Amino acid sequence: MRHGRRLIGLAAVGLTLVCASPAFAGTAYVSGRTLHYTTASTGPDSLLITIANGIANIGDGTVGTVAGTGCAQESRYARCLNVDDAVIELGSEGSSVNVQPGSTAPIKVIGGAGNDSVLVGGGPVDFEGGPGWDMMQVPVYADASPDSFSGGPGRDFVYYSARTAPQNVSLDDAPNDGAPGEHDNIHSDVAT
Ligand SMILES: [Ca+2]
Ligand SMILES: [Ca+2]
Repeated sequence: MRHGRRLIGLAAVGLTLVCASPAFAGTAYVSGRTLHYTTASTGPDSLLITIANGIANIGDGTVGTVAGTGCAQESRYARCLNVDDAVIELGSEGSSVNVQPGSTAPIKVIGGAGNDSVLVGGGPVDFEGGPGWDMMQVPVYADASPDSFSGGPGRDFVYYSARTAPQNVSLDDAPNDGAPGEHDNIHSDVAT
């Protein structure tokens, strides 16, 4: 009888640990001088990213982010050092990426099956939307770096509507979009 009670007690402890484990959005780590972000298997990600002067701050401020190799945990974000560029993989859920205005490093965003969106704030962003209805939105100002957007399958959209000055948006796979001299490249599989 005593043996049976002990087994029940251990089972209860195990259940508590499973329920308490936090559901992080994904993991950030540095390999070489490239920051990588890989999503967890479930749930959307809502990422803020800044990379400047070799230092990256990345994370989901709601769900939290795991700081992997080369990164340190700062609240719900990861702070990563010796970073020249980044590859962000969003996984199957529709996610959003907000590249902050102070960011300067090249960032490649690989959208998954969901409806993904990227707000371009600074630095050259290369967004591959993949399946789903994906969206890239540019800031009200013309950032000094060329951005690229290919939508992949699904209806995909780019928004320059925040700007009041005339913009060139031609779906000709050439880096001639955005403000004069901005050199964005909105690919032919995107609507405007
Ligand atoms: Ca997508
Ligand atoms: Ca798409």
